[in-house]
Amino acid sequence: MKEINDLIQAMEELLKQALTDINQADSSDALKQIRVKYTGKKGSLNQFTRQMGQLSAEEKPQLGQAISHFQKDFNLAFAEASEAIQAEEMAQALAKEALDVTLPGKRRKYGTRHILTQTRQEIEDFFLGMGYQVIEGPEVELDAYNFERMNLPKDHPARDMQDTFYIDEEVLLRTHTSPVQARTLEIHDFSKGPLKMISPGKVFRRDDDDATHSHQFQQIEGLVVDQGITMADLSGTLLAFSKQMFGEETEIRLRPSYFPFTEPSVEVDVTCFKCHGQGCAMCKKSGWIEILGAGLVHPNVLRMSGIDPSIYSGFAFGLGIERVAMLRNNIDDIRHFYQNDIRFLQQYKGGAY
Ligand code: FA5
Repeated sequence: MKEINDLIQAMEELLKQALTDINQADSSDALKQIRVKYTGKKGSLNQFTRQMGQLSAEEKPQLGQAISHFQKDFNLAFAEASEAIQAEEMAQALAKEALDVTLPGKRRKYGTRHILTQTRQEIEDFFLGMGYQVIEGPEVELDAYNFERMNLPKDHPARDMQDTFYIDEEVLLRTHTSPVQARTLEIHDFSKGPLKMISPGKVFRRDDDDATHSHQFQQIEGLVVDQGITMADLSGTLLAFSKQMFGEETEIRLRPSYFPFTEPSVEVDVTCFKCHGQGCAMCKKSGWIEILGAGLVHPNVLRMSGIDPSIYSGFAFGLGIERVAMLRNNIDDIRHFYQNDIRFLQQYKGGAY
């Protein structure tokens, strides 16, 4: 009889210990481990159950009762603790995920369009508004279009002014956007109306890089061909363009110049928008700033594209986008455009996406 009493005594001790452990558990995981420790297959309770076979017929029910008493108290305490711990864990998780709407939001960093892109798009917008098409041409170009069809046959001395990077004898990186003139002229159907186009894009020259020159830069070509186009059309167009880009009070002046693909040819100056023509450091005291080259399309250029110069005439112009962007934004070195220094680029936020 002593043995069964000892067993029951030991079980009571075990229950006390189990209830203490349950009360001290601080997480669902800890509780799970307690259940394994006491009621699992290899748990403490099983050590008692296994002794059942060795007990007498009177002793067996006594141990059975003690075991079910243990299980009842254990399960009750376990369920209570489990509920409390789960509630606590849920509260903690919710607190962690809670959204504090009074906190300041995280600022998103937005990029901006590059200042050259902004400038190009502004120029495009102006000409689109005047009914021009925007047409792009290839950067890797044939010598035939870049030079010959622009009235610069092989060995023409003016080719020296635009030396470039050659892929082979006949293929090169274009030195200007002018070859798009020839490419467009040869496919335009004049029975459907005049040709009015601009062509923006990258061009390449074997120039040494300095504050105002780069071996790669961007131009915009302009070309209008119809019957009866004159210098007056060119002049009026460029005046409207200059007022748009540099201010309503801007005037322009045409100076005689030379390009093989235009005749007559001119350099176009605008009144200095800093001193309004008075003379300052920006315009080197002249009151004028050169912005582009232009002229009436040379009859040879029209002829080589299959257009009769006795019926059609046109004007063309070409400007450097970097130059316009530098003038308008007071940028003193062309190399700033290409160095991707965020401190420089962020000063021109006008073009946020
Ligand atoms: C031309 O390229 C002619 N195709 C322009 C033209 C078109 C004239 C149609 C008449 C009719 P020019 O070599 O001057 O011309 O270049 C035009 C502009 O490109 C210059 O005014 C300048 O702003 C820019 N430019 C020329 N070389 C460089 C360079 N190395 N770096 C940056 N910009 C340049």
